[in-house]
Amino acid sequence: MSYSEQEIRDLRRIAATLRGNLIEMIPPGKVGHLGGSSSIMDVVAALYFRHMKVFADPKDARRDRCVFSKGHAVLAQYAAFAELGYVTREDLHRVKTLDGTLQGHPDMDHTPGIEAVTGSLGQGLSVSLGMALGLRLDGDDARVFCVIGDGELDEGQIWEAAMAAAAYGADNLVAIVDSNKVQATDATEKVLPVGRLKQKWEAFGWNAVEIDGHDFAQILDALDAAKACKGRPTAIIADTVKGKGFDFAEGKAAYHNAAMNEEEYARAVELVKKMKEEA
Ligand SMILES: Cc1ncc(C[n+]2csc(CCOP(=O)(O)OP(=O)(O)O)c2C)c(N)n1
Repeated sequence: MSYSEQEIRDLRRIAATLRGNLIEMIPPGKVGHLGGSSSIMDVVAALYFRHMKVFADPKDARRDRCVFSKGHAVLAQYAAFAELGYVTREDLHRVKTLDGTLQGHPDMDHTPGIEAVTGSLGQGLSVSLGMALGLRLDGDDARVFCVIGDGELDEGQIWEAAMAAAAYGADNLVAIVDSNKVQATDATEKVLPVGRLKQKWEAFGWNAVEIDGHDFAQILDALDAAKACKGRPTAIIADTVKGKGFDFAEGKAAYHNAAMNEEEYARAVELVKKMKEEA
């Protein structure tokens, strides 16, 4: 399917709004996962505001599911939930407080729209596979999208789930690897090189597609290709930039989970304003 300039512009505008919501949650001095939330934000915009079946009621049985296996980046989902009306702006401002609706990692009991408790890296693909197989057993055509970090691929359980998903022919499951090349403390290549990801997923029996994770046309085409692929699951390897959109943070492990200072925050606000104007 090809998408019009207008459709792409609309998504760019939504992504700018979501990045605005992201920084609104983490004002100066408040620690948050800026880097890994902004690297996946364009994919989040394409998923929730174009590709997935999403409803006003986050529990609507017809919905597609999105599981953030890289649960620390859940602020990206919260940014989308605010626009979908699942949470309020007040909720955003109270993120990561004990009595708040929005915890630092995904909590399905307290946050509408969250499908699974994650945060201990490596588990989300197994959970997503379980959901996908359950839906298939029920004859339900809903699909499951699982967002995984490239550093998270160091976890062996991911590969166990990958092997099982291919063996079960779970074509209603899509893994999206946020390949931002940086993990919590250093470059992924330095901590534990993950190798050639497309070939690796293919060797595990998956359909695999590599895209620029900040190019909406490529994101949407890959999601459509995943939907069209029958008999095996699809892995979308999204080449992204950690901290995307916030120049002082881009590509830096220091902003994996950090607090912005006043000056950085002012710059972030200015950058979001520019993104919105240019969208
Ligand atoms: C099992 C487990 N080990 C360690 C951590 C701590 N931790 C949180 S985020 C992170 C780095 C993840 O890197 P990556 O998957 O590349 O995430 P991204 O760069 O996309 O934020 C680590 C080690 C954790 N949450 N779970």
